[in-house]
Amino acid sequence: MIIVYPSRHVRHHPPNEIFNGNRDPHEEVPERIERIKASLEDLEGLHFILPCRFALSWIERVHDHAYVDYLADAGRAAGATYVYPSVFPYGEGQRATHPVGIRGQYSFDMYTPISSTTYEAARGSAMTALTAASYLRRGERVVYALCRPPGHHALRSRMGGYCYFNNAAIAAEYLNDRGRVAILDIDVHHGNGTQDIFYSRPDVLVVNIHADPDELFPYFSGREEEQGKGAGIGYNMNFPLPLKTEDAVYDRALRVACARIRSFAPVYLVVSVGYDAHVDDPIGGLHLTTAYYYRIGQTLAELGIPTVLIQEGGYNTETLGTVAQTFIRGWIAH
Ligand code: Q9C
Ligand code: ZN
Repeated sequence: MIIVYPSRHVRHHPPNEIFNGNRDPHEEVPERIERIKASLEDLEGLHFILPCRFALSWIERVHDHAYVDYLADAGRAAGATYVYPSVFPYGEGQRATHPVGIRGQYSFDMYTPISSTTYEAARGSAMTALTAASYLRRGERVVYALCRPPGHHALRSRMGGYCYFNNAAIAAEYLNDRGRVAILDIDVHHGNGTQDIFYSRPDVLVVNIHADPDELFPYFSGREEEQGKGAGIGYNMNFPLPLKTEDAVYDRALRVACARIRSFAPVYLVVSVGYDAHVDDPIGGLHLTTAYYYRIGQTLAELGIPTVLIQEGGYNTETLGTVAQTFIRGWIAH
């Protein structure tokens, strides 16, 4: 198995997130990826490579050019200090001219600040996903992209939920040139960005298993009734689960999700892998055990579809390494 590791992610380290009026320590820390990488280095047969450079146009297949520019420009203007949005003009077609208004226009929450290192890290994360996807196109069966910052909450032109560029969507667009792609998202939070980007499309199936958005971020999407729009109806599937859901109940959802993916018969599979559904995650809410991540790895590998694994969330730095290693051992052993 090839593991793509973006060395420059470490320069992006937001100090705080503003949650419900409080300034909390930021959960999305560089140590996350360092722990996962260190733990995977103990396994035999894995090859670690650095991301290659791809044209910006691959990112702009998913994100508006103006949004990509904004992330670079706003970071330059911010310098070393992280800036946060403070207003949210949500209306369709509304445009701000004041920098504070513009900052709000391109964000949907206050968890996702920008400094001068953010753009480069976000681009590096997208390049990590593209590099992994390119190995798939050359015949690899499974490649793991250790993306950081994560991506699945990012919309076409809005950052949020610690995400700037939607790495899974960018990989899926790249792979879609060769045929139908399915995306399975097992992060504990609903992948609202990925859902939104492909909502009207029948050629990219999006399946999400997550904690009930009535209880957990992103709050505004991830319900069962959200099944796609226009030609995309029937190609979006959500499995919201009650807080504290354990392995057995989760596994029933996973099996239905896999059956749908099989019937879609994709050429490639993209998995948004979050370890924040683990019982010990500090911000999750589901109760999956470490041992069950072995089963998830096995179950997904059994689909037999060439797969790119895209790192999303997972915030307990003490347990992340073990959980990731267990998941990959399950994958290899299937
Ligand atoms: N202080 C991903 O897992 N809410 N994003 C945090 C806790 C934001 C999670 C509130 C959660 C975003 C990629
Ligand atoms: Zn998450």
